[in-house]
Amino acid sequence: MTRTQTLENQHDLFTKDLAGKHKQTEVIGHPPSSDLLKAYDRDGYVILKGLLSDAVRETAETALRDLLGPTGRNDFEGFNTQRAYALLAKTRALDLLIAHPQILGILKARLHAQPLLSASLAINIGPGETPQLPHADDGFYPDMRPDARHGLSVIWAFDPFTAANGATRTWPGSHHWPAERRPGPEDPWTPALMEPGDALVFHGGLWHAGGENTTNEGRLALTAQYCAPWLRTQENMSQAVPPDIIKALKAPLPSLLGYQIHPPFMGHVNGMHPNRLLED
Ligand SMILES: O=C(O)CCC(=O)C(=O)O
Repeated sequence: MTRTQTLENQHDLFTKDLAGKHKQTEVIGHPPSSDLLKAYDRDGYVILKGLLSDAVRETAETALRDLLGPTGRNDFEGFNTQRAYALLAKTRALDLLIAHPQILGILKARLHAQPLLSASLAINIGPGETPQLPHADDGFYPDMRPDARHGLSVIWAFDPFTAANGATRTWPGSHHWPAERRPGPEDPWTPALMEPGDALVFHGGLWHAGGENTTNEGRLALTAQYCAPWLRTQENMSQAVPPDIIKALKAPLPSLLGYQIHPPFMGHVNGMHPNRLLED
């Protein structure tokens, strides 16, 4: 920057100054259809069918089963439910799902910003699990209602999701509810019935819960939760996934993991774009 250059607004500060070398990474996916977006806006969720090839799904499933941890420490994690966190530090078998072009397209259309990956975890709801507490994934953030665009979550099915084995319960349209409203007995839930390879994509304000499992088999899922880049992520991704692993990831995964700048300078490291940390 020369001394004579003037910065007219905060955005200029990014485009003319801080981002000299590393421009903002565009997260681009397949643009969703207007029918899909209409359903997402109305119900707060959509189910995308059969997004994965058999090979990708099987490799992802094997990796998830290998990584599953012990059962949960509280009612929310589920005393009969196994979880595994920090997945991108542990396997490359899920990269394609976390950055799936169809999901990126919906993120772009509905978050209107370069998203961050807030959390990615395996959830295997085991036999005997009780229904999870209904919640909205944006519930951590103030001013989340109604219709704030803080987050978007995805639940990928690796077993058939049935009403008996713990299919995610959704309260359609609940992302439009006012802040004080909670699901009550008068609010029926809908189970997200899915086949392996299907994905439930939902608004961060949608009330939902893991279901009860009355069968003798587990119900395996991968969930990936995304948030706007001005929010704190649930998993502290820059600690969870070390730079040596990030260096080997394909775009847009580093950006999803926090190697991005939200203009003008949110996310900088020592005054510079975090991508500089990945340079040799
Ligand atoms: O496993 C599910 O179906 C939902 C789990 C969930 O919403 C969560 O743990 O935040």
